Amino acid sequence: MYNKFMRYQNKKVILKKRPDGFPKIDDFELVENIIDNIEHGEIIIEVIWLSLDPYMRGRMSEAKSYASPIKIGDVITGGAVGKVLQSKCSRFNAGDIVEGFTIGWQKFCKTSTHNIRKINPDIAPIQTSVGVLGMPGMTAYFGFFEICKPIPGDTVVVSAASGAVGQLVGQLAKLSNCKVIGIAGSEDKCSYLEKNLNFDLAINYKNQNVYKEIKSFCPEGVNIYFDNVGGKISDEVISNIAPYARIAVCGVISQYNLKQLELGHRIQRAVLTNQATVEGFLVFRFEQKYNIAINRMAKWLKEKKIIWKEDIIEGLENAPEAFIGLMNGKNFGKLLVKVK
Ligand code: NAP
Ligand code: FER
Repeated sequence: MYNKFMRYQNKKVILKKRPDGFPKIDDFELVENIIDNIEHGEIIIEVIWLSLDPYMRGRMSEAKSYASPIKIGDVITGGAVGKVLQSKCSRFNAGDIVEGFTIGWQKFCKTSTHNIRKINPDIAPIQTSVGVLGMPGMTAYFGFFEICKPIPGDTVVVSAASGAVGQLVGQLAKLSNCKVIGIAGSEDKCSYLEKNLNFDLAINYKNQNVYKEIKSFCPEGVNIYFDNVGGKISDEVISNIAPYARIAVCGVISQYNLKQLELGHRIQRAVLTNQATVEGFLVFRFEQKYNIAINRMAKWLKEKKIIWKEDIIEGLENAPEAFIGLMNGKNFGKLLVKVK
């Protein structure tokens, strides 16, 4: 089957220049190249799905984070799902479905197999391996259960509540017999949260006063805040915390595209007087336990105790526009690009 001289005409999206503030279309470029000469330990993947995630904005900047920045001219790296076309690694065979964090925005990917895992396509649609059964699902699961430490009856607030992580946090909170308030950026999103996901309250932060809505809904205060956004929304939630509140800082998307640091509210007094805990976390901390969470989440999916909303954009060439949309709240649910 394996033919050493097989060549693939690849299309890939590269970083043309570093975004200045919000990313723009001409920060990206679609280019072609040839992929061939597979080496020992490598595989060639035909990419089927791209996962577009907010952390990728950080990788487009120069600043060092948990992963090194994308270089100018390099393919935009990020999570993706695909099919193995050729393998020179004993752990993989042609035809296997795989997922990896560094596959990137391209049609074909030649890669070493360190960061590649095999997916069982019989459990759920394969794109869930970058969604509910992948990084965002793990973030919701471990962030909620291990950082927020829910107690039945707690009032939970989650921001970016209709997104990949937020929609799951809210459902896990309902499964844990908590009261759930979701914060999101449109009427459609809010109505979905209340009608389809049974949230107790949804607040549209674009036209409602977050502080007042929370205060009147739960005057006794918020026990858990799962923070996906930071900024002003979070100031208003944290001004409403209850004694011993737990605040999980998962993401600060409201800050990712700022050119200058934003001055904010001082939260220390609320944290002090309520003896609250504020804890930031990166999902990779829990990597050793992903399998436990994937099995649990897969069971809940099968039993329809958790449902799952995807926002699918067709075509590799539309990935830049889709990513810009993610930074502006255009996506409704987990954002995916269908490449093949
Ligand atoms: P997502 O929620 O599916 O998409 C991002 C959403 O953020 C947008 O749809 C938009 O929804 C909202 N948003 C954008 N700009 C905003 C602003 N200025 N203020 C308030 N909301 C804004 O994305 P996701 O993948 O689930 O990620 C959510 C958060 O979790 C991000 O901050 C991400 O970085 C973080 N995260 C962290 C980890 C970790 O390991 N710590 C792992 C995964 C994700 P609206 O219409 O509601 O504004
Ligand atoms: C994310 C936001 C930030 C994320 C990771 C980070 C995996 C890490 C940032 C850093 O190390 O600087 O959504 O998801």
